[in-house]
Amino acid sequence: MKSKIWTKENLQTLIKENMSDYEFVVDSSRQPYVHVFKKGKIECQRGAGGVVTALDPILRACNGLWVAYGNGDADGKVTDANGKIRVPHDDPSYTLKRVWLTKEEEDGFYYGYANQALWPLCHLAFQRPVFKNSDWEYYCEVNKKFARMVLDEIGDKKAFIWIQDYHFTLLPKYLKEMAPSQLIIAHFWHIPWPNHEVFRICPQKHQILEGLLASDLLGFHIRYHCDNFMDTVDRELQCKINRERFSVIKGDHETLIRPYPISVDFEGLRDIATSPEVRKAMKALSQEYDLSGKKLIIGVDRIDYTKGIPERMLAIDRLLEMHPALKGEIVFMQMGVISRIHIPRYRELNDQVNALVEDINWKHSTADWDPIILARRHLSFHELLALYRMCDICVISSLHDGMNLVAKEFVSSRVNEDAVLVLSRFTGAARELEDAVSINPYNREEFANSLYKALNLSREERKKRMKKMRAVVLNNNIYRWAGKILSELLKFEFQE
Ligand code: GDG
Repeated sequence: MKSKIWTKENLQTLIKENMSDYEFVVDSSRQPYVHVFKKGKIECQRGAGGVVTALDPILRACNGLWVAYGNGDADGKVTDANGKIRVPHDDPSYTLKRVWLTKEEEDGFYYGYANQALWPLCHLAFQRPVFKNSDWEYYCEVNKKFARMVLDEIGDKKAFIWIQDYHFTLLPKYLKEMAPSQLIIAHFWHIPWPNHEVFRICPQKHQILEGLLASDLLGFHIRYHCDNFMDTVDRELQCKINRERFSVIKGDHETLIRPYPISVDFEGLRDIATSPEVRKAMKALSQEYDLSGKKLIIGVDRIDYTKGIPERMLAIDRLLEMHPALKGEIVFMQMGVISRIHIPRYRELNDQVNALVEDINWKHSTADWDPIILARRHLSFHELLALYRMCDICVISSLHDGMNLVAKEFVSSRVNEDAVLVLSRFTGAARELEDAVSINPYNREEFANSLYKALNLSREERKKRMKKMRAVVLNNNIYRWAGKILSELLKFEFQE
């Protein structure tokens, strides 16, 4: 039987019918709206990605509260004395509360413990995590600060709290300690959960597990990560694992563990992909980068060592070694947003990527053709969809990835169905998008052969595969992700 397609509207109805008596709060490190200075004026930018797409309409429907850290250079100029601003500015419907971090807090909490300890710990990319006591202390402090900010806002009202990601493992515990009976808490973990063998090296492992287990509901993208989490808890803590209910009971508190694969707004992306703005951007990009007449292969990522960007370039190099006739026929375009540049490993990666582009282009280029174009800039949303629509192949070669939304955005944008997704087996998305051409990014030979296969699939085969993947994303869209989590959350009852 076909399940119902979740929409923004039925998600909003669910909220209005069930949550009007309660506060609804989202906590995340990234903000839904960022204020920045552009040419001397303040501009408001909407955050990209699935989380903002799904949660913004929910908060609008229930006049909720979003707590995040203010990282835009003009953020402080537009908020009140408590760091608050009503958003979005053209239709103020909910409150964004910005938490201000000192430079030391940002360094220790965000660049330190979150991104140099937990991020490499949870991604199997063979990057050694760095555990510094001082980073951990800032991490605890900032989690506490967020807890205080949330409670200051909600006072003694009952509230549903939805926490996002690895930046806030301790927040559920601090919140429950400060206000035990008035909160129901969900935590969604956006990155992989490693197996116990890996997780056990973490010096703060018990505090992290106990922090998370103060949530009532803990979500991961896929079942495999849920299993890893349950196994880790089983081996590390004194608690009861209930396999039947798929929950962990610690003391007298139960946490449900559930898989919820995040997604994108399929119908929204599909419609915008055919808009005049995107058609205009397609023309402009084709001219700017001289793409006409060539088979276009694209990569779109934050520049991060988990995304397998050097591996992708080396596969292009190998493809051209094996099939020199492709010279002048194909072009690989890597769009890369600079990310976490204050961390040395990210600076190294940037240098490595630059050097690879130089070397591979030097090796294979002809008088009027280079195989790789590296565009280190942030694409506008319309440009992003234009690239998705223009390319013949989109390559995702993550060494490890919780989900990977680029894969789903690409599939949603391909209204003509005539393109191929080459997708790493080590992404969450690979579990759903079985009609992609599957690769192991560590296997250069196989990767190059798969690119060749993708370039040579018949039109009929390309369309058949894309059609199936589009049906999957249409059904498992972002509103379903949020709807399922909220429906589960609503089954909990507040303690009297
Ligand atoms: C984490 C997990 C999980 C990228 N460049 C531009 C741009 N982007 C947008 C993409 C996409 C988003 O950034 C990246 O999302 P991913 O899912 O691929 O990756 P992470 O940032 O690592 O996210 C991941 C996700 O959380 C959600 O749970 O899927 O596994 O690691 O939306 O489109 N957007 C624009 N210009 C760019 O140049 N406009």
